[in-house]
Amino acid sequence: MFGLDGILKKAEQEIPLSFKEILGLLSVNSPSELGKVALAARRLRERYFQNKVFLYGFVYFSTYCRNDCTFCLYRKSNQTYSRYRKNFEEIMAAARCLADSGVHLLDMTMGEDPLYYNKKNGFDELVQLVKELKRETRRPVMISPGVVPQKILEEFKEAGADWYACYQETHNKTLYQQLRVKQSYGERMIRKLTAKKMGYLIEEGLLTGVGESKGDIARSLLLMKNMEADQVRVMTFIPQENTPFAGWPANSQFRELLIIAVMRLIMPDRLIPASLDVDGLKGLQDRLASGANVITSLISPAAGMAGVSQSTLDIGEGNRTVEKVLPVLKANHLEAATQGEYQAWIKARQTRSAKPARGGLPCG
Ligand code: SAM
Ligand code: MD0
Ligand code: SF4
Repeated sequence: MFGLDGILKKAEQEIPLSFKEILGLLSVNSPSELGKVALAARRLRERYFQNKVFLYGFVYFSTYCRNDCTFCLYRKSNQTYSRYRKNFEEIMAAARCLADSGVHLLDMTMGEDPLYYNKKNGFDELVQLVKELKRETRRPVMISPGVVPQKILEEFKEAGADWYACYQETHNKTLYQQLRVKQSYGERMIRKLTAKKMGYLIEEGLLTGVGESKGDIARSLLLMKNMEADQVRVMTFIPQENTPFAGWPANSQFRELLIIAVMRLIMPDRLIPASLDVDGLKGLQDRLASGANVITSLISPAAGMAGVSQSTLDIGEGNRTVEKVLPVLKANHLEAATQGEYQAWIKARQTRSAKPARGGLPCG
């Protein structure tokens, strides 16, 4: 095949790969070739992160949303889904529980809840929440609130938020409009890049299995690299009931595993999640074997909170907990990093990000 070994050798020497070479890697379609790509990815992960893995607690505190993304269970038009909005105490209790269980970071996520978006000073309570979370749990905080106004992004930053997660899903603008209907492609990209300039670490993310081409993925990976996204993820699309994509054929995890490995090859120093929100605990081993180094979507079974693409999978059973993922790490000769190691990585990355970004702003 097109010199797979040659390209993998080049990647391991950290020589930048061309668009054509990345496209070639994304054309791998056999388990044995995927195995080769994943082995090279593990070697590069080892070079930058040794056997350390970071653990992210997930707090999905409101499932109300003003948007109508066609792929999402929580889209506003889905009237059949009973939603919730947790109050301050409930959110703090869930976060405390996750911090006590050993997570390194708290990912505070919500739909674009009209209560916060449409009300004057609607975000004040959430800004206060971030301050309280930082003070009490001493954990870095990621916010995933959607495309908040720039002024609110500044307030969250001042309150101590470290990360801003806002996934484009695709950088193919036509496909984007089919997924994130009536949402501006440019505004979403600009908010992310502005957050980076404000000193946030940013997470960019892709959906796979929504009709994107290999070329779309290759372009996205190069864009993620050049925008200096600090964490880069891919999630397999999970069709949701009562949504336009409900009848969409289920996707295998092969492409997600391949994309995770190729991400590691071209961005060896970044954080790459293995989300428990796609195939649950049973999907973790393969994602780690592909070069992921963060386990996300750890959810306290008692908090009464949901996942996103898998709203209930493995939550009640307590399978999305630190206790259940540690043995999987051990079985893969990996271990959870210390809080100090995670804080040190964040600090080094923030210092690096303070230097002027390379290359133009890809938000046209
Ligand atoms: N509401 C905020 C937003 O959209 O930015 C934050 C949270 S959002 C629910 C988190 C992400 O979950 C989406 O950006 C998308 O990548 C992923 N997601 C949502 N529905 C999904 C599905 N059915 N399958 C796979 N991933 C999904
Ligand atoms: C995850 N379920 O990490 C979460 C969610 C949003 N910032 C993260 C998609 O998979
Ligand atoms: Fe709302 Fe986010 Fe779901 Fe889109 S992906 S419908 S913005 S919760």
